Amino acid sequence: MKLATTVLGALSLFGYVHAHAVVYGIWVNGQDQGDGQGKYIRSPPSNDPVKDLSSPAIACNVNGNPVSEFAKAAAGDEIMVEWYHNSRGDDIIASSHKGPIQAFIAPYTDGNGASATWTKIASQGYDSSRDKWAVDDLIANGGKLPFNLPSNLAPGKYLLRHEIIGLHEADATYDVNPIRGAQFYPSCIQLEVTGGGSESPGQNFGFNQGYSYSDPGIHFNLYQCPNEGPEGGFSYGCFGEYTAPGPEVWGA
Ligand SMILES: [Cu+2]
Repeated sequence: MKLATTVLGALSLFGYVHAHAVVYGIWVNGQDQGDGQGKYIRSPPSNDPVKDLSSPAIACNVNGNPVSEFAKAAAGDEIMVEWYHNSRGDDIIASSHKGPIQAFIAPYTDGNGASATWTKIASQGYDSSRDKWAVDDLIANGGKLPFNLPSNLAPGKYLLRHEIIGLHEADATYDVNPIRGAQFYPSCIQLEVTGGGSESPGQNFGFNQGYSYSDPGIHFNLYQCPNEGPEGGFSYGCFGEYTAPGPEVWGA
């Protein structure tokens, strides 16, 4: 009995060590806004990825219900969403989970965020001049990468959706092979925006409709350059053409 318990404990520990990621909170103009989990973040119960593009969880993860608080920022402010792996300040996410990091915004809703109300405000993919994916930079920067809210964003309540996409199994697609496929880590933050902006984001993008398994930003081979032969193998420096999924970044 004792042995069985120990083995089960070891197995569940092993499972938990799987190298996913989750959001702790946000920083505004370099200021830590504190632990937002379950407060101003619609935090999922685990750091597991979402892979099913037909699930509403692709928008705000598996627990996209409203929470009671709002983080506050002004139009144009610098935002950093702080990610971690199992505990704050750890190794953030496995270095194998290379891929883009994007930010979207939508008018606040009590719903789960699955409607087509989103606008892309930031996107970082692959930088061929440095051989670095956004995830590489996220790890190097302790889980935080800066982007700015649009400077003319109208004040009001919003959902801010930050997303890591792990491409390490994206040479397969989830609809064909559900144990593999691109790994999406979406996290929705309730944000109250102040300032004198006047533009309302209007791309009306929806993830269930707009993300597809045939998108070359989602079905992507991280291990073989497009112009190399079938034996191409693992090699960086050839992903300059990578385009993250979704619309262009909105400028306001
Ligand atoms: Cu993972």
